Amino acid sequence: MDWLPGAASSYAADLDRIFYVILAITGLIFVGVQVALVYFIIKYRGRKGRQASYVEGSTKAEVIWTVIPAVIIVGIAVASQTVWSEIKDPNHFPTDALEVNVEARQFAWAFTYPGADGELGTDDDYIRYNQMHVPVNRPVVFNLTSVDVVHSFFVPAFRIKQDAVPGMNLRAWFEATEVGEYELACAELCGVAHGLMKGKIIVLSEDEFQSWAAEQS
Ligand SMILES: [Cu+2]
Repeated sequence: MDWLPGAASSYAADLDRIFYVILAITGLIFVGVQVALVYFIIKYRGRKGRQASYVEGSTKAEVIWTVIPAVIIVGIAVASQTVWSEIKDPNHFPTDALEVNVEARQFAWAFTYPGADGELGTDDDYIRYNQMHVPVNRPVVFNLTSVDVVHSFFVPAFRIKQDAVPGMNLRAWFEATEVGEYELACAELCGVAHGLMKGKIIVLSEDEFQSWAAEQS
């Protein structure tokens, strides 16, 4: 059973595993609650001659239903900490990455590449719109910003979603593991053409990427 879009990044499998574990825990609790609800509805239904009783509360029950969820939530947080910091903590970003600037605006994506010298902010940088070419099996770190409103960089196949906020430079990364074309969608309602704010991530083999990059410069 696979409900999620095909995974194509280095950390996708770890994230999916966490997703399914959380789904199993919350799913079991959901089913248990519904079964109990139906049971009590039937057991304590109104019947002739039965008196209602007044319940003031139970400290014991309140402690139990507070402590158990708290323990579960803390457990989930601890168990997912390693994956979280691998993906979100800038101190853990890969160092040998291709670095690209990503600028979101109503309603397009602009990708600035470092050019032949491998450094951003120099004369040979070049910009491409709505199509982001990246090499396979190489980490890509991107510096994300927005020129107008809040947008969100979302590539379902890579399991990456990062808000783009005007005035802020938010960094994120991914490593594509399969050659192909993947949908990039804006995941933050950003105006009338939000639904059209789509891009493509084109993952090329290292050789293809090198020759693509050479053509752009
Ligand atoms: Cu947008």
